[in-house]
Amino acid sequence: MIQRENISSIVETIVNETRVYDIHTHLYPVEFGKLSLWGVDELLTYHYLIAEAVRASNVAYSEYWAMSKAQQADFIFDTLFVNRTPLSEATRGVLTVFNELGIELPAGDLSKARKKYNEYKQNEFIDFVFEKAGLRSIVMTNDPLDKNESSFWKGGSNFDERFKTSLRLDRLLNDYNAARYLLIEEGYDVGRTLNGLAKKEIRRFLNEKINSMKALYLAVSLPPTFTEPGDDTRSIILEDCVLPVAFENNLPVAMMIGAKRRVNPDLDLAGDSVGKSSIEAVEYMCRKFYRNKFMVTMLSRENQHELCVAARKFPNLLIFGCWWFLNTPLLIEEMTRLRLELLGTTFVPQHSDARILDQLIYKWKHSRKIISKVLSDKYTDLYDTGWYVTEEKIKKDVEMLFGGCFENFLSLEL
Ligand code: HDL
Ligand code: ZN
Repeated sequence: MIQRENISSIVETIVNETRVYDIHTHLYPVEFGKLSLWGVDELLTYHYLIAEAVRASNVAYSEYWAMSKAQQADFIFDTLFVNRTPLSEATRGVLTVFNELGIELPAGDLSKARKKYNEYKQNEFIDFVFEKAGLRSIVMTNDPLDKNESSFWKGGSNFDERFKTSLRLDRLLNDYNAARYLLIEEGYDVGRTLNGLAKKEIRRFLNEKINSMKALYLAVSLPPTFTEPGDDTRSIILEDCVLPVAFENNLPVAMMIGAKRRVNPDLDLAGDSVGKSSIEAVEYMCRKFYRNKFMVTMLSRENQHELCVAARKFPNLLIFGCWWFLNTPLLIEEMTRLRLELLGTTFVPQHSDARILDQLIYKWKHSRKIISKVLSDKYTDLYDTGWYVTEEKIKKDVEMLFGGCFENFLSLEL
């Protein structure tokens, strides 16, 4: 039995030692060529930092976008790390990565960092990051209709088995008119009207991509305006094509709800924002399609409590991660407490959403610290009821939170 005063140190050790299954990233292995991003310039020009640097410097958009990648990285470093204190979560993340790489801080410029990175080949760096971040596997975001990526899939699909696949459907569901032409190019007979033949061909596309890419789940990001039931193109494709195919393949559908795209188009990827979404749409989908499995994350803080309550109502709903603008210490702690107190260990507390391989180091180091703090508090509360926690039980709980729950959900048959 663990003494009360030893709970937090034991929990911290177990959380730090348990390897995690990172279920949503934008990362790629070396075999995907230029899509696989790593290194100082990519790390410093992460779109979170672009938004912060443009705000802090008031640089003209055209001036920033005219810079080379290295000039952009130097500009962001000067703006956010030299001229100001790197207090934001995204800037602190860069420092955590540099620190774990043994780069001397505080640095007046990026020369030391660039020198350190030159010591690594990309594959070695991936191994280093997987060890430092304590990762088991990560799931990519794969869009077979993206020209940059589809060429790889045509060449066969042998790559680093630590990288798993998800089938991202934003184009199909959010921009069908454009996606239709891409489907036609791929040989799918999708005519102007979304009739029986077009739906059959869309289901064929989904089945063929699921099988060729070995997708673990289907995913789509949805705007705050997403409502169900609906008779719009997205609802029709979702209900008549995506959900039946997902059920036939026993795959979850991940709905990532609340992303308001390009509220400032001048910032490109950095120009997306957040909006409060309809929990009724989630409840409707889980109730009507009770044999489908839904993974849901919502982008607005205001949706978190009702999403937790919805998860209590629907065993076919798995909620996950502190997504994007929620990935800050304040909100990770608030959401993890809320979820543990309402759902026990039946949820996925975090995903990294990393776009650059280096980020895995900070996104998981920062989250582990908070998850371990919250878990320690909850085990201490438990201790005070006379229910004595053991290391074995803590290990089992953390393994559940760090991938077990997700894997159980993948194999769940409804
Ligand atoms: O749609 C998504 O998957 C989001 O995560 C976006 O990619 C977003 O730009 C992002 O990288 N958030 O962290
Ligand atoms: Zn993402």
